[in-house]
Amino acid sequence: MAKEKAPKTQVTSELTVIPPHAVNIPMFQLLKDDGTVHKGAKLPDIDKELALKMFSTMQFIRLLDERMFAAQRQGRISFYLSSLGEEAASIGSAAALKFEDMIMGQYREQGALAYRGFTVKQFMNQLFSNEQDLGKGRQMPVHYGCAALNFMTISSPLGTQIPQAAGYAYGQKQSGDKTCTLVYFGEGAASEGDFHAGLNMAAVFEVPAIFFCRNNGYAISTPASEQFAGDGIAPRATGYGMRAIRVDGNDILAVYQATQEARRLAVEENTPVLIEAMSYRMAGHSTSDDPTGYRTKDEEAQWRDKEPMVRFQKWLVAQGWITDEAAEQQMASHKEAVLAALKEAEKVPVPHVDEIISDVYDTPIPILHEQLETLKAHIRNYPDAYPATSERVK
Ligand SMILES: Cc1ncc(C[n+]2csc(CCOP(=O)(O)OP(=O)(O)O)c2C)c(N)n1
Ligand SMILES: [Mg+2]
Repeated sequence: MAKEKAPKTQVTSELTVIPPHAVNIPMFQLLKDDGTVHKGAKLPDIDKELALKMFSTMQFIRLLDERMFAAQRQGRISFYLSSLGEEAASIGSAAALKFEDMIMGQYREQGALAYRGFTVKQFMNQLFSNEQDLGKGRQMPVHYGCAALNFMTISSPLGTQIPQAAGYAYGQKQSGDKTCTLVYFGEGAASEGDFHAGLNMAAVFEVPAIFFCRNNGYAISTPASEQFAGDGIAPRATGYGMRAIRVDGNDILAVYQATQEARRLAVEENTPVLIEAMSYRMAGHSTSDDPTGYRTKDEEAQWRDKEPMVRFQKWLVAQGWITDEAAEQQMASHKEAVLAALKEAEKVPVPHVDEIISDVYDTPIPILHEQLETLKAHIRNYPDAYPATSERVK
């Protein structure tokens, strides 16, 4: 397909004011809320093995989120972010990629990382910041990263990853290796300047990037209705000269198909695509948040009926690919694995304090050495306050 150039400006003597909602994008959905398929809908080519892998990953993430939220409440980890209700968005999209494609996350896409093969042990090591954590305990819990799985380390400042993805995808285009970058962000992060810079650059340089917006209705306590006046995020693509898809983020089959098509466009035609996945953050923003202060139980209940995992399970059962009993048993075995890994990771020592400056620079600069010595002297002075580290800084 030839590249679509921006149309030439037409001249008119008639004053035209474009209405604010000139672009109104429908939401692509295959599975209805009750798990049945829309009449005449063409389903993606998903075999039993792939479907069950997607479902098992959803179950695993649901359990991981539930247990680790509880572990934070018990004081065992310092912080956690749940993706409850949004599992289909991250897992369905990750499943549509090739392993060589780069994923850049915001922080609520543990499903994509698990789908890529991040083990329960690796999740736990990061969450407990122990010495086996790939990031050596330097990041807050949930800020995962894994070079071996092509999953870029997560940054807390919102929007950071969006221009990075445009740049990374430009590199992929230059290398000619037929891979793409998929970058996740929330609808709240789409209010950052980095969103504009990243999407504009990607459109101008025609890079193989998929901008995957999880519109889950909230940025902490701010509802989407108070974040922007337009029809969500997808129509913004038009302003950049970029393709857009709006998809039901709670329908894993639709997310899979939408991302597959976006990937095809990105890689075969070097054209970025913006996907807006409509969903709902069923949990609080993080363990530091209490949503009862800003939304009603009624609102939450309405979304429970649109829940992605039960919907997918109904479809799988109708296909004859799983039974409700087998699904329950699988959930129980995920629970066992999560609890065992949690207990194990908790016992692993924290990284040695020297690791705080190792491999930050190739050769640590003098001021870092000085600061490390000051820190060690402080720990030696107050060993009781640092029981996990003091033994090893004698
Ligand atoms: C630059 C910046 N500003 C503010 C914050 C604080 N903050 C963390 S998460 C968040 C809300 C983000 O909402 P959204 O992008 O919709 O993602 P969601 O949490 O809904 O998945 C805010 C304001 C931050 N991390 N970085
Ligand atoms: Mg949000």
